[in-house]
Amino acid sequence: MLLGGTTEARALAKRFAVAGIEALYSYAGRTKSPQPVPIPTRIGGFGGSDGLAAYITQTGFTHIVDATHPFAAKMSHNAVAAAKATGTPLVALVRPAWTQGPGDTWADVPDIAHAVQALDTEPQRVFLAIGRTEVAQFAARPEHFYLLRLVDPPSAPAPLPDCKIITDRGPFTETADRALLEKYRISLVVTKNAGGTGARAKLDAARALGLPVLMINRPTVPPRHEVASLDAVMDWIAHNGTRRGV
Ligand code: 3Y8
Ligand code: NAP
Repeated sequence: MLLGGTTEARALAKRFAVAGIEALYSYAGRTKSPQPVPIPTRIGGFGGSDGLAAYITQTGFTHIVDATHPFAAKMSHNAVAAAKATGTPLVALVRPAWTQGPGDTWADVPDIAHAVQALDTEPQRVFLAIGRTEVAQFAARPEHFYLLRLVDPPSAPAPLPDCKIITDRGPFTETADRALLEKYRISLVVTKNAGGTGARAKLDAARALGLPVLMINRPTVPPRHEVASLDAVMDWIAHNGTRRGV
């Protein structure tokens, strides 16, 4: 069972297909048309950790690979609980957090609420590149202009009086993100510390333009076996025996 939704999960699906490992790719169903992957796919929640445990038992999957986004903390909590309840080996593929480099001007905050508090400043032009779910919390700071980037067109008016919404799905490029920051005269980039390559273009663009970044740190997830590479996942599966697959 591959809990997906990230660039690395997609790459892992390709590795499973090439290796002939029987695996099922799981999407939550958060977007209207999730991109296909080269292995069988399911879409939708399981019904909490009990639902996932029942699903694993019914399907007989022998391994759980959690390759979800670091901010998908609830899914990761549920995966650890379901793995424990069913005695199923679990590994998490975790992308190292981004770290500040030369030329970066980052301010770290622990969570979204602190990011909202940190915007208690003179009106700015903010690239709020955190998707859709948490945007409403920034209605507490209506004085800023916000550029929002969503995967799907919004189904309701944005809760921010002064904002521009663009729809696009990553992975993104530095050139395109730099043009975006310049076009909208952005003065601050707000982002989650997703790690990986698919979302970091805006950081490289911000660095090139000398723009500050408000970096939201990751939520906590329970202790579990974690690896940082596709090879390490493949090795883990090989050394944890497999009856039917992932
Ligand atoms: C549904 C699957 C792949 C995976 C690609 C990665 C890269 C491109 C960059 C910005 C930041 C953001 C957001 C982002 C990126 C990858 C990866 C990644 C950030 C898709 C996808 C699903 C989702 C869910 C979506 C969230 C949203 C977050 C947009 C598909 C495209 C902001 C995270 O409208 C919504 O409800 C969107 C929800 C969770 C965060 C949020 O709270 O709004 N991802 N993103 C997955 C599912 O249903 O299980 O539609 O094809 C996947 C990807 N998005 O297959 O190549 O690996 O991280 N995703 C963030 O990092 O802050 C965009 O704009 O700069
Ligand atoms: P979340 O808040 O941790 O999970 C909420 C609920 O969504 C889970 O309890 C589960 O429902 C369901 N769910 C989450 N991921 C799932 C998956 N891969 N397959 C089946 N059900 C899933 O998760 P999220 O932050 O909304 O993320 C949803 C998806 O988007 C994940 O695939 C994640 O990798 C991807 N994603 C998220 C972000 C982000 O910023 N959060 C960024 C990029 C990609 P039940 O309790 O009913 O089982």
